[in-house]
Amino acid sequence: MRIDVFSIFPEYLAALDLSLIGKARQDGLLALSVHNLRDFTTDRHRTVDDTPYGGGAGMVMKPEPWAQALESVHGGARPVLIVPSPAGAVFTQAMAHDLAREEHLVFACGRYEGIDERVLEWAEGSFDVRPLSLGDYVLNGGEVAVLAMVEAVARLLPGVVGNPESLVEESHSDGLLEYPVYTKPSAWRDLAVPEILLSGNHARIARYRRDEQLRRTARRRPDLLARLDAGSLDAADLAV
Ligand code: 6GU
Repeated sequence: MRIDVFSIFPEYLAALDLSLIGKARQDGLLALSVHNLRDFTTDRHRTVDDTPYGGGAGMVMKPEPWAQALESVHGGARPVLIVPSPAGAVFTQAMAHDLAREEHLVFACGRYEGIDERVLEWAEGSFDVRPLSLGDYVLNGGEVAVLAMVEAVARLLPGVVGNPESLVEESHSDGLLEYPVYTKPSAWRDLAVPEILLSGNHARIARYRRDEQLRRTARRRPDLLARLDAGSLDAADLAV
């Protein structure tokens, strides 16, 4: 997979050199480039913003540098252009799976009050444009969202996570939150590991974990339970 990120703070994306994502890049599983949007300006001051038409607080990102920037990475096919924004659709694990199947992702990090809307309109001509949000709160710019989205997508690429089994039993893989986990020692500060996990009875352990997923999801994220399709619950689930 190829990923291009545009930002006026490319240093913000330095964390993508580390850990699993850094390793995936070294191993050639991911070709990731971070570009400075100011390199696509033509004036002496490398201006990327201006005052908003119609008035109001803050500044808006100018269209010309964005067009130069996006044209510089456009290859033959129709890349996905992700525009992080609190005004986007909420990014989900299902979207991460869909994006992991793409050939080329481009991320356009806005700052200030956002990017001139015409950039998105113009980009529709040659990109599959997706304004995406991390959730219902406001960040100062798209960079932190790109760190989150790139990590969520890249870890799903074949070979990035050593044991692919670990991608199956995690939160959101089946629409539920993950079950609680424990390790040694079995007794710690008067707190014991649930007896059943020491039993060696794999069928009962699987049932216990499924019940814990359902209980935890009902308590912490009732919205997820409500969205679960009826066919994904068995008779034992309905008894929890
Ligand atoms: Cl993607 N961008 C900004 N600026 N704020 C956010 C966000 C994105 N997601 C949640 N808040």
